[in-house]
Amino acid sequence: MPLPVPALPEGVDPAWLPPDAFRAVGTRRTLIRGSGLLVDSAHAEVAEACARFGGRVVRDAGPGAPPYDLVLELRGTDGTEAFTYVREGGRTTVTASGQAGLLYGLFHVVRLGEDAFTGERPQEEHRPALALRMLDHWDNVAVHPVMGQVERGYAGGSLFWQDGRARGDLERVRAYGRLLAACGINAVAVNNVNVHDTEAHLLTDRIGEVAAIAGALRPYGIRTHLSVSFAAPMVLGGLPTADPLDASVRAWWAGATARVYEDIEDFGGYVVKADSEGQPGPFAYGRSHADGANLLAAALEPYGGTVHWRAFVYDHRQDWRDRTTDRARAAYDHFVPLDGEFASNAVLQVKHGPMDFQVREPVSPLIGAMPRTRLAVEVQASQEYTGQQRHVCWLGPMWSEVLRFRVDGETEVGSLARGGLVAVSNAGDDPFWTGHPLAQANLYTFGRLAWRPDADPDGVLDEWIRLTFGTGPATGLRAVLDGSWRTYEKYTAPLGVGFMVQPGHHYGPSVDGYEYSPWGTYHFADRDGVGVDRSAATGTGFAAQYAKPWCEVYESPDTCPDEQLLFFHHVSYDHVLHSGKTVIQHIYDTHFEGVEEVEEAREVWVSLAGVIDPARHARGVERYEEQLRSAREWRDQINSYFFRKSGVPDAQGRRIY
Ligand code: GCW
Repeated sequence: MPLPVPALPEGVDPAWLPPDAFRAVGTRRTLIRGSGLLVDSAHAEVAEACARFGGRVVRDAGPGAPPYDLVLELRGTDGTEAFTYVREGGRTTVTASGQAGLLYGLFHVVRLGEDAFTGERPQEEHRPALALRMLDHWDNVAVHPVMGQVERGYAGGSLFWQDGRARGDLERVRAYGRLLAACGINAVAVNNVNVHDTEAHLLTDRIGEVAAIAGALRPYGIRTHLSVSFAAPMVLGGLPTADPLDASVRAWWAGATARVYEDIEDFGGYVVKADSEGQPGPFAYGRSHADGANLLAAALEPYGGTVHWRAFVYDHRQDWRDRTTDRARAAYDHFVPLDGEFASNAVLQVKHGPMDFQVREPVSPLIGAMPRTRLAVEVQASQEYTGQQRHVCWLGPMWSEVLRFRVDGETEVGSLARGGLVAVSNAGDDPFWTGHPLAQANLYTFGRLAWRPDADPDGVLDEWIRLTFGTGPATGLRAVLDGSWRTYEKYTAPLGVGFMVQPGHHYGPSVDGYEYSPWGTYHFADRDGVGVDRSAATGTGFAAQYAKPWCEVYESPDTCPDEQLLFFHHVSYDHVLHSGKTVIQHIYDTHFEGVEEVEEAREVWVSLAGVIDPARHARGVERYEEQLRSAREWRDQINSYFFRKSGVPDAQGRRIY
């Protein structure tokens, strides 16, 4: 008997899989052919839907069976994720040659709803563009004194860890896996990339806890990955060194990895943050990051595992007086010389921008610059710098812009992410999974864009709204979500400048919060102007890291797109943008507009009372209060700061403090 569909604990939001989403399937007659764990999951889904809505499901019926509306048929065991979908002669048929494909095919039918059972439709092939669609959880096992249970987590505690160990009841983890499968995600790293003392042990004596989590995620086609410490041979193995070229170190990793696979046969591999923000790494031994990554790749290779090696390597102890060091350059400078040196099962995981998940950054120039290296692109669903799930900020358009960016004028980022697309997860044990109920849209959109990086994000948004809320409130929800990223950009840091946040927790404005810090995140505002000169001619040379046409486009303020201007150039306040406005007037205008847009969105949300679930609505109301308060604070601090620096009054004479 297949395991039943995981039951949600009392009060937990069903997200994009409410019972109603299964109505069309649940009222039909379905035949399922094939066997295996994931086919069982598909069967359980259909069986539950039928029990609720009166349909029927039969498994493996022979010839002469009664007619079916839906046939889900597994025709092989090759482990692939593709499926075909066809609607002919009044019957909908999904076929797959791998179990995961069958499950994805079922969720495709669920997404289509009644449309899956009307009309005719020629055969379609569906296959994920990216083989790896992964969430990194920055979850700590032990509550960290500064970062708490989940680093940069804004959705309560961890789904996996509680009271210093893996949760005993993993029903909610199963439910999480189910949600992830329904939007196409197939891999999860279960612990923070900053690996602290307790968490280091997950690799060895505590691997059983990871195995339990892996067991809960497996029925939905999700492989488990683990963040490990590069110093593990010393910290856990008692060796005097972690030098990647040392034979005893290599043997230690080989042995530890063999034991991991004894417990977790389908283990995905390791995630490593090395020589970054205090984490140990190969630099201590005078070795390169390729040496470091290849050490772990070699240990994983016999089992088909992968190491995800993060490219987030920069000097976080720089002197703000030093104008020659530019943090934006760091990933490219460190890694491009190593192109071709990484093992084939080593993936270099690159943040989508050169800095750190700001509301606006150019695409990292590293993407496209390492043709002989498998790259994964990392985005951040958790919204560390984009409102921390208190503000509505749907990131679909931003991610889509990144994925469709043509690095050399032709090749899209989405096609270069051969190692996959990764998001820092925004989910936790919050009843709504994501703090703000509308932040679920980010998680869902991420999964769908990882499946198809060139998908239209608005279409994905509509899909999410329809599944989650039905059709009733669709117009209002689209209105509040659609432009929310640009709205957030308007009332926060302008024109690509970034980091005007409160130090430490990164919520709310502090224009000079990072200006004299060691983190390499400056805006250089003075009485005449603002921005960072990253041109090759007079600045840090960062612009020259891009291929043509971008190195030329970004090099000059005349051609640099307005929204990136202050990322690439230091300009005077009266510099005229392509929009025709001066920089200072743009700052004032966007900050007033941004707050007005939040006020409008809040009105729309409030008006949806009675149309959407009361608990969701109430949480949203509470969050909108805070978003509005915070947006006003941003507006007033930013406008006042630049008015005081520049002395230029607002052309419209609005109130600036
Ligand atoms: O954005 C920064 C965060 C850190 C995080 C780091 C990283 C996990 O402020 O909290 O550490 O990025 O990506 O490694």
